Amino acid sequence: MKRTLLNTILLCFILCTSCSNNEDFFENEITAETEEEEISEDEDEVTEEEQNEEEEEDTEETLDYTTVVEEYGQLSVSGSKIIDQDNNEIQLRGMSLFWSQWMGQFYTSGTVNWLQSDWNATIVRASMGVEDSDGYLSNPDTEKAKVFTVIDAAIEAGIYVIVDWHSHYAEQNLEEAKAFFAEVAQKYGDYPNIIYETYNEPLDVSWVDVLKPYHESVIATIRQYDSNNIIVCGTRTWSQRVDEVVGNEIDDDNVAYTLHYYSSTHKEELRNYASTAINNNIAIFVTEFGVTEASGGGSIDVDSANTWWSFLDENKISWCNWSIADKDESSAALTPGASGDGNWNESELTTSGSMVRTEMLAKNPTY
Ligand code: IDC
Repeated sequence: MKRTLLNTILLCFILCTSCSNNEDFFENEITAETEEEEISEDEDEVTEEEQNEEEEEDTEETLDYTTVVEEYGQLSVSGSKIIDQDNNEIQLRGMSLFWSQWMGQFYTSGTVNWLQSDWNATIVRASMGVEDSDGYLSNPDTEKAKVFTVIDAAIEAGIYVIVDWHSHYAEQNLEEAKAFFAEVAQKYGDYPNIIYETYNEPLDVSWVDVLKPYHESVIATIRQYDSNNIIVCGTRTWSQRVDEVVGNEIDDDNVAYTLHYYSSTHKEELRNYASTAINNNIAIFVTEFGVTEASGGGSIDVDSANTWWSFLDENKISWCNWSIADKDESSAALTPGASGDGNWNESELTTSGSMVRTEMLAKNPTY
């Protein structure tokens, strides 16, 4: 009996010891778990840091585009806006070259490269003279070659390029316009750089009866070879009446309409036409404007130029300034004798050239 009691006491002792060992064991386990949690929290922290680093790398990538065309890629029209390949609304700012037959010396890669690198231009416009003396109708190969040089240079420089049928009577030469744009679209339609401008400035002819059918005919030709690059269509009276397009839009997803202004002459009235169009979901492209009078000469109204620029920025309207020329007129950006290969120093820029370059440097992205 005594022995049994002793055994019981012994058994209790063993059990209690093992119990306390178990507690230790559990305690150790708990500690180990906590440590593990702490370790895994540390791991989480590392992961977050890594994530942040990755995000930073992403941001760097975003800023790391070497050209505007690499960043924006294929453009399209969405409502009243132009959007890029990531569906962001964009605004291009650049220079229009002068009539090709009269200022062919600026239809060079030197000019295009300089506009991209020294002016931050994201677009250039090749204004191919059509009817007037020695234009495309009399010298098709010569004028076309100048335009192709500018397109090639724009593709190489990674900027957008407007191919402008610089005419005031285009409806009189529809077949020639179709043949020209067919050739451009066949040759370059696969490049996102290209924007077609089918008719610089119609005179006082009907949108519905003359201009819309003209554009539709040229567009049908372009679309045989290029299904998606933007086409900009001139409107009545020197491309001012974008409001008349409302209710009579062209049936194509990637069409914008041309508004031209010269800020010393045109003010509120033209902005009202633009607002009417915009409020009706019509996309506007200012393929040409001047900070001078409509003659291309005369005074510069700085306040009016700035009012226009604010309006264009508010509505994200892309623009090209008239013009890269060294002619003795106030809208010419260069002083007489400026080189056809760029490298212009600031003393070779006119008041207009200098204002427009400053505006581009302030607002365009730098690549
Ligand atoms: C002007 C030139 C001028 C030239 C004239 C010929 O600046 O030197 O003598 O063409 O017609 C436009 C036209 C554009 C004009 C410009 C200035 O698209 O060709 O250039 N302008 O008058 N529309 C409104 C103004």
